[in-house]
Amino acid sequence: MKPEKDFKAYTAAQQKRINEALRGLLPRASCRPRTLHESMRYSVFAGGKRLRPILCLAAAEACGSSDNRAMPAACAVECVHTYSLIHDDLPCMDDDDLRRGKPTNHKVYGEAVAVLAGDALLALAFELISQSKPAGKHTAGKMAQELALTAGSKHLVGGQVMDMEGEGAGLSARQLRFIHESKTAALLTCSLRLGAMAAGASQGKMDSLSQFGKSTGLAFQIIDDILDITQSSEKLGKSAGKDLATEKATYPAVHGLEKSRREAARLTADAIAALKPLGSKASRLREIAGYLLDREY
Ligand code: GRG
Repeated sequence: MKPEKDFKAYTAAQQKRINEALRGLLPRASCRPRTLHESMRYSVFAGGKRLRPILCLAAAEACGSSDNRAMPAACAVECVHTYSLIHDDLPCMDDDDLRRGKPTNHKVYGEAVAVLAGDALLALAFELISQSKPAGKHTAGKMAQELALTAGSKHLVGGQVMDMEGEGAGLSARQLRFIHESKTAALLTCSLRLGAMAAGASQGKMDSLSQFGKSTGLAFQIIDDILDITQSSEKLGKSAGKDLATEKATYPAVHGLEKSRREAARLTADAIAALKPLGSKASRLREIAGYLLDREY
């Protein structure tokens, strides 16, 4: 099989595995209260790329695990991610109507249910991660701690606050990098670290994956900001052109499109270099980094 075809088949197979696991782990839509569970499932199964769980499983593979040991963690990070998207789209935050190609959660279920669906997904993430049975010296408790730190005030939520406060405020390149690290790179890095912990990885391997996550995460956000300018809402499945309209500080706004593209390519090369100690077992992670740089949505 051609490498590109093989990678597409790999991601499709991983998405299928992850979707099957999520379908079994989320409460059924018929479970009381129905509206809440329907709303949770609506956003989780709205067609996301499953990047974070794919990274989690690929990191476990890179650290020698070939079984399903990292799946609870993979599903947990997708629940945290989906919660953050539901809340980010609310009128009191980014006020968006379109996500993953569909009306946003609050457009379908109303604001109150959307807030609660996000809350319930965050809680579910911790229920799932606590079911992990990591190899080696790692524990489910430590994995839950990593996820809590990432989801909390110093990373995801803190980054969101800095982002909101930065709108129209003319942020410096340093502040912008901090927001990207907190809002985007932190959960990608956490996904990789949780996969590695599930596989019983050594500290050295965890460090390599953290470096990979930080650089890939920044590159991912820069590309996301570029796509917001260069692609249509239809292609992205979310409202394009919003960053300019809301005077959001982004890499292209601060550095221009060309310099931003070069920076994303440089960060991707750094990310791939960080995987050297993991050898050939990390080849899927290298492919994912390349795909994220060249993606069109
Ligand atoms: C805690 C409310 C709250 C927010 C935290 C993560 C976040 C901050 C906000 C979500 C919105 C956003 C623009 C995040 C930046 C990361 C990003 C580009 C997310 C989109 O990820 P994809 O492209 O989405 O992987 P899919 O839909 O494919 O899963």
